[in-house]
Amino acid sequence: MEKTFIMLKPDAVQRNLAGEIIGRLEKKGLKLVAIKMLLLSNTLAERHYEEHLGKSFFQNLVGFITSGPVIAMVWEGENAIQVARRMMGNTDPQKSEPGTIRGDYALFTGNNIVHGSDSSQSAMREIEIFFTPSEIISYRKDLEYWIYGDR
Ligand code: IDP
Ligand code: MG
Repeated sequence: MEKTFIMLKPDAVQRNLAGEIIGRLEKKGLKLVAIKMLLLSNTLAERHYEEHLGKSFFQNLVGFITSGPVIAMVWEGENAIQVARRMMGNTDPQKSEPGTIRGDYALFTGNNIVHGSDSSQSAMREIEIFFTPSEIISYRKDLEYWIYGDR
């Protein structure tokens, strides 16, 4: 089953949007399999965002993501990476569709409240940065027996 790394950025926590965002993912039918609140060190933030090293916004990005607590999560489900990305909306919240998380709750690219993995490769890389295997919980929900049977 596909797993994706989702992180609520400091603005989501500051603006009391954590429950709202978690609720949307939960109600969609994605399954929460790991969660923790943490303050990112510069080293961890730079590792997480290493693909953006050298870009004009990199320092701001690292400064912002380390400015307060974040909520790191792993969500599981069929096609979870793409489903979560579509629910988040465009990186620039002024372009995200209404009905998406960023489209409904954010206005600035630098403060777009949520991170989500963009590919299976980045999902694996990001999950490994934030969670040990034993922190990721494997469990079944009743509906899954109807969808997938007994396997
Ligand atoms: P994503 O979060 O939608 O995957 P990325 O291109 O991976 O977008 O960029 C990572 C984060 O860096 C974005 O969520 C956003 O907060 C920030 N960012 C991206 N592009 C810009 C920019 O042009 N100006 C300021 N911040 C940016
Ligand atoms: Mg990205």
